[in-house]
Amino acid sequence: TPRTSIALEHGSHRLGKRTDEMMQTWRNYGLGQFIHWGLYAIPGGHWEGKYYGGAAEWIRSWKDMPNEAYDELYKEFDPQNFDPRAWAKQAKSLGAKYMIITTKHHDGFCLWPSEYTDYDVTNSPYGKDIIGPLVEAYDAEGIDVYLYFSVMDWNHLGYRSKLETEEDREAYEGFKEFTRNQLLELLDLYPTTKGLWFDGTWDAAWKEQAAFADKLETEMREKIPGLIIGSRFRPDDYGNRHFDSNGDLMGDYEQGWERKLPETFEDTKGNDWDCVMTVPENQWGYHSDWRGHVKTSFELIEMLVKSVSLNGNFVMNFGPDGQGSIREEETKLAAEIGDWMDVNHEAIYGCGYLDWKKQDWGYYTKNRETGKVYMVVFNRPLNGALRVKTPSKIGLEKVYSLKEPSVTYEPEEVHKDEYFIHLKESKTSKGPVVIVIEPTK
Ligand code: FHN
Repeated sequence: TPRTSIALEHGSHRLGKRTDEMMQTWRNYGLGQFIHWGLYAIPGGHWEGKYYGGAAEWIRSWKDMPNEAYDELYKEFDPQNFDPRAWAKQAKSLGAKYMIITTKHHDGFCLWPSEYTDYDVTNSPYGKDIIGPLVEAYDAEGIDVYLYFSVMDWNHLGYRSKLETEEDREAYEGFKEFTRNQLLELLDLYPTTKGLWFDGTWDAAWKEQAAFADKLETEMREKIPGLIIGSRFRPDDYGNRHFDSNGDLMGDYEQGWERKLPETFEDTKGNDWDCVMTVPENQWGYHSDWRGHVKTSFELIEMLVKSVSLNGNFVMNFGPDGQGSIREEETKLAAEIGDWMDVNHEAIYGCGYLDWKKQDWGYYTKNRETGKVYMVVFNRPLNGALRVKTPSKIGLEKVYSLKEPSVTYEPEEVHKDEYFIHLKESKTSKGPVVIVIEPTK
């Protein structure tokens, strides 16, 4: 159907989804790991004995901490416990298929040796590249690496949040060139990068840069064919982000699900998307004193399964401390989730949305290739009977336990296209159980 549309030079590049192999790989990840690491890990949410209640990586913007003091922290950056191979192994046992690392957060400090600034690892006591060894370690574990990059940069003198004067515009031109140089530099240095994860693109100044960002995105894609870039990078001609002025998705997948999940498939508009999630309510970088609710592995597994059931990837955040150690709480969660993934990963990898009527016991996921259906049971009914309603003409050919495939089920037909599966799985099983359905073709 012809669409009424606003003419855009820098709107969405595509209607519909990317169907190439790289994007298919992205779609099938299911679970990812986010790592927020930078200078903010050193104060860890405290300055001169005072507690900072905001997100630890924002401490520089806190009135109690002078910017000058923050900007000197690089002189203390010497993470002696940083062991990229141990991080990668932990991510592997968690079951993560991809990892996103903060190459540069809003503070502007670069974890790679950048030719374009002195504010980088080489000028810290640590003195060497962080990103290269990380990429190598994760590549070796078969975990795809994505580079987080904040366009907003509190350290660069040309950075402006808005462009009010001629002087602002001139300064910002320099900043744009710097941003371009850094991005192309990252892709040259780390050519196995699978994609970029952008942030800090909400300021008015950046929202005026539709043409520049469009050209740069094309240049980046030319450097690494198949490169994946989400909806947070470029604005359209009218400064709209994520979706252009015609409502079409900008970039390869929607990046709007931060610390929240869609409720229904309709909420996702049928797009590809990821959800990035903190363990406490809102801490990305290391904060030594987590307050408020801290998610359990059970909650995180439910978010993971819900994401996959709605065609999204779920990305769990880690915030290593100033010495490069991953905190105990995160290590424990990673082990618990990893234990569940060991048994049940088949319900996650390569799986997505199934259009059967959702039931209160949990979530369906469906393997995109085999067509197998997984029932991930979070709320076990008191009578142990799981209701399944199938679309007409689809029957349940084979039903069995994922953990023990020899445990099979004879579904009880309640009505036409409606069944009960009477759970045999132990009530004490750790974490949600998974029942596999092979539907009739
Ligand atoms: O301000 C950042 C925040 O520190 C963190 O990096 C998250 C991750 O998605 N992104 C920004 C807020 O949207």
